[in-house]
Amino acid sequence: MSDKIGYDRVGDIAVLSVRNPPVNALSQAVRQGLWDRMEQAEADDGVRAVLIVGEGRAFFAGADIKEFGKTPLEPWLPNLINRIEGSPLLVVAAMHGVSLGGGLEVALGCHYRLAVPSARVGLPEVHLGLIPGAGGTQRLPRITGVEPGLEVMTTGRHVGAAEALKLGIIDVMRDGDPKELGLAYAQELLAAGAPRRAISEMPPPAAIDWDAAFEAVLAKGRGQISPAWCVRAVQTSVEKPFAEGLAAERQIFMDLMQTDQRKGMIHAFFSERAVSNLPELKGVTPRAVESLGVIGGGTMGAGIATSALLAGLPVTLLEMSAEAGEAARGRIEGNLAGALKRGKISDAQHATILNKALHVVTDYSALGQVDLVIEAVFEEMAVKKTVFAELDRVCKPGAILASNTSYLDVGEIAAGTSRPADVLGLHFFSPAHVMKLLEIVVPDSAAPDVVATGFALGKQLGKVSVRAGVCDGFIGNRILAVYRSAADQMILDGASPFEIDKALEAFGFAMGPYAVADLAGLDIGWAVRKRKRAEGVQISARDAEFPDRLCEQGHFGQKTGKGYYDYAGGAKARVPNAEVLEFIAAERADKGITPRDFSHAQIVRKYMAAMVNEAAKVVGEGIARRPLDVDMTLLFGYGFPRYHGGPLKWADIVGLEGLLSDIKAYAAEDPGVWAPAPLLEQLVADGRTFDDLNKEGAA
Ligand code: T1G
Repeated sequence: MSDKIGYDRVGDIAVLSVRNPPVNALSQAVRQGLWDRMEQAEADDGVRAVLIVGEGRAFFAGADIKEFGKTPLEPWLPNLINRIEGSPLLVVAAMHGVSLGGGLEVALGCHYRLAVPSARVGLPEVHLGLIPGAGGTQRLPRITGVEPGLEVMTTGRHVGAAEALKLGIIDVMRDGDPKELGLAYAQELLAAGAPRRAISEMPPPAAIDWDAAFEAVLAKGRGQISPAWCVRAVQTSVEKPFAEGLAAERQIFMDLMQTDQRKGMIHAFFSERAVSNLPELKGVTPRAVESLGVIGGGTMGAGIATSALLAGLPVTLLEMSAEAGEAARGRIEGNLAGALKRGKISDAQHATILNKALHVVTDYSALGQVDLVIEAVFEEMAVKKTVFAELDRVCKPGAILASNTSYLDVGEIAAGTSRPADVLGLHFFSPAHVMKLLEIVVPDSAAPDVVATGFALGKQLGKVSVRAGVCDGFIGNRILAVYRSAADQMILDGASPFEIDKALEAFGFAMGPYAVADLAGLDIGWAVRKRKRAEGVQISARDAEFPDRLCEQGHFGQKTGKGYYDYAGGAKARVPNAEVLEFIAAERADKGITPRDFSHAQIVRKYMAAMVNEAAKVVGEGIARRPLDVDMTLLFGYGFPRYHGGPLKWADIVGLEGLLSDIKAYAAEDPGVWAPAPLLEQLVADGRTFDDLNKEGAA
């Protein structure tokens, strides 16, 4: 008998307690335990009802994701749930924490459901590239109706207990200990002679226009398919008898289990959790951070301050003058107003933050007692060094000094202080209170507990923190520069920026690279190119000049109304800016280039090959510790489509050998930028994958 499910007899109720920490995943042992305990209860004289309750922090977090991709072991979850529902005993679920995926499906197999007010329920399988596969698409719509049920499934969102009560997903919401509440509720039902209520025996819900719904959900998925297949599965719950609908759901589920999207999304699920767990930080205690300083109240500084304030940290923000200080406070107030509007904070929290937690100062000495300071001033080494010299003078011993630089040498900044071990790079992405990515840039001089503190702060701010070594552009911007340059070269060779955007949007990006450049501001890239040229750095022998022509016209993108696109009709009604094509044609003529056609597949292949090749160099050089670090950087900082898992997971799925031979072919045209990454050549030679490195990196 599995020890995953406890069995207590309380009067005429058998209590089945689930014990599979940390989140009561429905592993094979848990499923077998439930099956056996149901048998035990049915054979236990005098038992009239069964209460299923979770121990620890959840009811069930769903199927055990670690079992995916392996041969499914009996008892299969759909059969177990049918067995629970078919029991002659009254079965009650008492839910607390989360009841997700198979966890909610177990509850829907019970005859009655109670939840505590803080409980959350959901069917988030679409976030794993799947659909509910244990009756969720058949039972949920029978109680909620088709549209509310589909909304829960296709968004995969967590539904609060109060809303779940309204939707009919739970029957009662009561506050207290779930086991005690469950027992009282089951006794109430027995006393009232409540009937066993099998959802599968309820009439199917009303139909909708299935094709329209399927197309609408598919379009919204930008290439991700699982949400749309929820529609087809729910359609069977209306058009077929329950058992046939259940079988149809299972078939769709098993088909999706074989897809690359499922592999990509499960890789993303576990990598998102692994990326901040660095073996070298095991057992290293972070320093306490109860107060934060921010230098510079521009867009980035104000965003960083907002992120900290929203996480409950008091912030002292330093600006050079009272006027600049007021402007910074204004930016932060704007950010907070947005958070208030989105319901992220309450009115009370909003008032406390503005009246108590935020201090805007113009004197460095006000930073004397903060635990950690983040500098977000102008991107110039001399300016950074001046600021760090001041911080070195005023900050208390043990305070951590961090820079938000997006490419400068953090080691050089550290060396300019008397406490290089306390200096770190904390590279936020704009808008810093929204973007989840945080690159933690670690110079050789940084002390392990300083690095550990960076990761602890990242967790406190709700960020996905990635360790990056020091090089120009760290992980993300370094790789960005190369795949953007590859895109520019495709344009010189004949593609158009607008076709490239279409191709990458069809690949799953929310916006193509040229639309993104217009959003971020073309002047930023221009400044980087000018700086690199001044430093003699050349990305490629065939660096394009048309981007400079555009900037010389004062076209910086959305902020000037024109860039690669013309925004006269607004951001959503952007149209190609014809001037761009003139600059491109002129440059091709200058360089004697005869343009050729590029299919969308060729565009995506070359763009991705550039990304993968540079990413392999970044991992090979140890700038990124593991390939999954690169994948999470691109997912959370550069809009890479989650269902591909990240560029290196995508590379493993499409095949490294083919990619390497393409890269070698491209290198014939441009040996500089396309020199194959030694790590990629090694992996192909050894018949290994980036995932093999992830597994080794986890050790
Ligand atoms: N299976 C296996 N491990 C899981 C797991 C799961 N379902 N959920 C979490 N973990 C691990 C996680 O990897 C981490 O491990 C630890 O638990 C804590 O998680 C048939 C097929 C529950 C809201 O999609 O959303 O049911 O890193 O760090 O922030 O229809 O985890 O410590 O080694 O995330 O408090 C559907 C997935 C499955 C829910 C908790 N269920 N999990 O968040 O902690 S598909 C899900 C979550 C399904 C059926 C189908 C979150 C959480 P480690 P954590 P957290």
